[in-house]
Amino acid sequence: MAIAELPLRADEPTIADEPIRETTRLAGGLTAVRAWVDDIAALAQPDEVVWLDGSRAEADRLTKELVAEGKLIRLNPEWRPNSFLARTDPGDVARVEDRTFICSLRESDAGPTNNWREPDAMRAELRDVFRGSMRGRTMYVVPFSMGPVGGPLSQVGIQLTDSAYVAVSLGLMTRVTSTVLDLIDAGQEWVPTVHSVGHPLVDDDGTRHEDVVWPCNETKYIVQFPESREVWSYGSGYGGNAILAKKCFALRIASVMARDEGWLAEHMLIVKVTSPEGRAFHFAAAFPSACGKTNLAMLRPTIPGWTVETIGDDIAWLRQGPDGRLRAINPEAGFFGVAPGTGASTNQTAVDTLWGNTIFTNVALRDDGDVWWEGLTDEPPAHLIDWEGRDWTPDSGRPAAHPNSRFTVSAAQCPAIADDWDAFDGVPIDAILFGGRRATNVPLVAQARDWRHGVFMGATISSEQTAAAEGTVGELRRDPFAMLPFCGYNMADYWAHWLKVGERLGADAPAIFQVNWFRKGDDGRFLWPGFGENARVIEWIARRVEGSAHAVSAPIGMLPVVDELDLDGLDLPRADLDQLFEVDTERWLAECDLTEEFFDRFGSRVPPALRAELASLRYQLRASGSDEELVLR
Ligand code: GTP
Ligand code: SPV
Ligand code: MN
Repeated sequence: MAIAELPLRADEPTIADEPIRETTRLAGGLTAVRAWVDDIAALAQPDEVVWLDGSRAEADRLTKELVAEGKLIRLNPEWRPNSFLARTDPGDVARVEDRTFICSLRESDAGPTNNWREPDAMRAELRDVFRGSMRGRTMYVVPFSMGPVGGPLSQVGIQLTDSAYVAVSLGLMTRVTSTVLDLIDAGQEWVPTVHSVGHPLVDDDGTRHEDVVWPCNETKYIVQFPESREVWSYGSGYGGNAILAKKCFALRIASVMARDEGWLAEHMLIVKVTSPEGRAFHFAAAFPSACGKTNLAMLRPTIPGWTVETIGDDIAWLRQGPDGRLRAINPEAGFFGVAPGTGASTNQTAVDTLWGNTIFTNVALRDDGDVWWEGLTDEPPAHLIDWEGRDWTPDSGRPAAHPNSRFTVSAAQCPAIADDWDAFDGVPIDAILFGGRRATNVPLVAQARDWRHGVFMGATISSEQTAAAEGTVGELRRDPFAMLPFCGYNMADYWAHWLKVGERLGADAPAIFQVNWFRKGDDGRFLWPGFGENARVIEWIARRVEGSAHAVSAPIGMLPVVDELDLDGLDLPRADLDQLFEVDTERWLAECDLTEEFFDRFGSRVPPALRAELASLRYQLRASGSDEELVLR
């Protein structure tokens, strides 16, 4: 094992009760796998059980079946070879946070930001809804690896699903291979995940029904059992609700594994940045859903000499390596990216990635059999079939693609993929970025004074809600570490865990920054051009890591010496630049009051270090109001 196991030190003070650790995480080789598959098959009663091996021939067979059933539309192969369009039920277009449950043994271990249910009661409820739920369908058994197969930071799991669309998507998003079964047979622990769309084709009395294009159920359950490391999902075929390797396993379950084993499972992109002098840096960045991770992961710098290469666009697993540094892998093998807003001027690399072998979900269909979405081109086509299958013209007064429409494509197809994207031991992380969608307050970029301050920045991220989950788009909400919907345990314990990891990393800890591409002027327009121009901020961050750029100490963190930011060739009025970095004392003090209210929801579990950071921020804001002290560092 190349990467050290890092048990927490016994003498470290714990804020929470000691975590409960069950020993039910499955071992027992293929015998245990078969027993589990038989148990679920007996419960859900599919017509047949099919084991998948992730081969291309198998994906080809499944997509052909889906096309024959009308569940996928094959796109014109001249424009988009081996690519497909899926249209979901209009009620199944995003993650369902109010139906997502963390069933820890103790309610306090789920914390105030998760929906908790008592595990035995939830198990009984799930067995009721799963009884007969796959009747008339095929149940696929899909063994997958998160991270390189057999890698020291990797984990394996198996998903059972009655949706071929989900099985094929899993094949693009993870490494599906029967080698995983060999690893399990050799004793590797694995995570069992069970999924049903909840739409049986045969009634209790034996009556058989025609299938529908997008089977799902109005009642949905997305359920994690953190101690036994299990996932059960019912009623949805969509993205993070149904591809259980992704949010359910790689974030909610993995965050609990990470807590217990001393590593981090995060909602972060990973990029490799190379300077004009040829020095390579690796950055990981946490932004909430639909806030620009894919864009930053595939950034095309507008400034000369810099390159950015992609390693991951959504999830990072990070662990201290034998050299003491924090190393990261992208546990996924594909991108499930937001389509709208992806175009030549915003993300040409993504557009190039999608040339073929892609499943599109809820985008619009062109008359020539290709796809379109808002932002792909400046001019919309004169006629389209919209995501709901209706005729659409530019005068229709509604978007042609759903705002949360997505593409599913394998990462290896990305022209900007880094050589080391699937490195066994991961890549060393030089900097961690936190961001969100903030029209006000948060500056374009600020550096944390140290790890503890960085954890405070992460813990206090707020962001305007996007279409990635059901809810009110635009509403400002707390999304600490961009993990609000994805942390499998008490968020305050998670903050304490981050502090512990930082202590262990010591001087080797990556630098931490906060960024905000979304600040708006009083007239409502974005102040910062964003996208490729974000390279100017990335450059400053790299120069800080390298020690060659300066910063000015402000109450909220270290701000760039504005004259050192490379703004060459950018048409940015000085007033906009000033506003991008403006720290309004009154507004920040008001924000501190909201942070205190937020912390109070977690009571005594909030690490004292974060309370101290809040107190220090307030002190510095009040002091800065009177006589300003600028310190160059
Ligand atoms: P998930 O896959 O949901 O976790 O999201 P993500 O963070 O990967 O989101 P993505 O990169 O796909 O961003 C989605 C939206 O953010 C799109 O509408 C983009 O156009 C917009 N966006 C990304 N970068 C920028 C930027 O620099 N400026 C502005 N104004 N918008 C941006
Ligand atoms: C997100 O919502 O953060 C996503 C999309 O990455 S989904 O997989 O649907 O959760
Ligand atoms: Mn995401």
